[in-house]
Amino acid sequence: MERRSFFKTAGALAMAGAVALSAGSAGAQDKKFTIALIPGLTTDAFYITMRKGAEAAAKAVGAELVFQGAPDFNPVTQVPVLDAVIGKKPDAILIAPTDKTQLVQPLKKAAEAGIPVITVDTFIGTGQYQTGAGDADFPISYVASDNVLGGAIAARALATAIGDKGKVYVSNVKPGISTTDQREEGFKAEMAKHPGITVLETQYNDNDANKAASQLQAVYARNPDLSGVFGANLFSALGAANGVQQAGQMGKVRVVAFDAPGSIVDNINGGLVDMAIAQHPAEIGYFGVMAAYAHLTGNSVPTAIGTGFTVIDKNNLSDPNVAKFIYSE
Ligand code: T6T
Repeated sequence: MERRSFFKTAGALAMAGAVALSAGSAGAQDKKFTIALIPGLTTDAFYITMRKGAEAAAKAVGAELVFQGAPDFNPVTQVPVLDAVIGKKPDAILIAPTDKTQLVQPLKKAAEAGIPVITVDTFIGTGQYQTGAGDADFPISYVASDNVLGGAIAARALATAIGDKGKVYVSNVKPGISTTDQREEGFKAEMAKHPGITVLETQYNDNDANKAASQLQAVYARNPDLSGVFGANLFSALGAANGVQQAGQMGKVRVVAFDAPGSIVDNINGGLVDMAIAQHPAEIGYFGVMAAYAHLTGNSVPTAIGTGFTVIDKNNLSDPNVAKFIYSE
């Protein structure tokens, strides 16, 4: 009798436990989470496209997506936006940190307030999270393109376009941004395997296409035998291409672009740009939100999630499976 009642009690407890467990996770799943997405800047077609993917995922899991960012790619303007978002206590923050060092302390405030952080596109620290090493390993996950590989792809394309010889340079944003630093690193490592190519000093444009265009003309004036340029992000590429046109060097100075807004695709059509490496920003936004949702509902999440590229050139840009990766404006 006693034995029986023990089993009864144990069974009842086990049942209660099971109910409590499923009620717990069902409760988390039923909750309408608010997930904030803080882009590098709000007006960039790359982040506009990322937002669309994030919205699609938020809709799929019944979460609310809040998109809030600064008008330029700069820690000085991004940090106050981040502080304001932390003040609203969202359930999770997705952010493209505009500097790998300067955003560490501001993001730590979010983590200390109990808000999980996922970085999208760019990373802080080394980008290796949850390792127990360093002071920037606290984000849950990093969702992004393989930017070192992207730089290497750009270098190979440019080397082919210029017949494996001549002078080239990288038009880049500014040091300290994880993505564009890694693209330059991948580009230079690949170019080191091409002894006929000289890589000139990198030109930093502060994400200003006009500055990138003037720099192209200045580099060309100093190096009339310039063969090519790698624009390491949307504004760098657009500006470098405009500079080539203004210098009257279309077809002589070859351009390989990172990112694929409509304007770059028009330049491919017109022959000013040889190739664009389209990232998949919608995929980054989608998987960023899904990772946040998984974490918030008690599931484990990979510390790094890699997204793809589509290489666009004149031969494939009318293929709908390629054209779908042109960024939204
Ligand atoms: O290239 C993207 C992004 O990956 C990078 O981190 C910053 O620049 C862009 O947003 C393009 O402007």
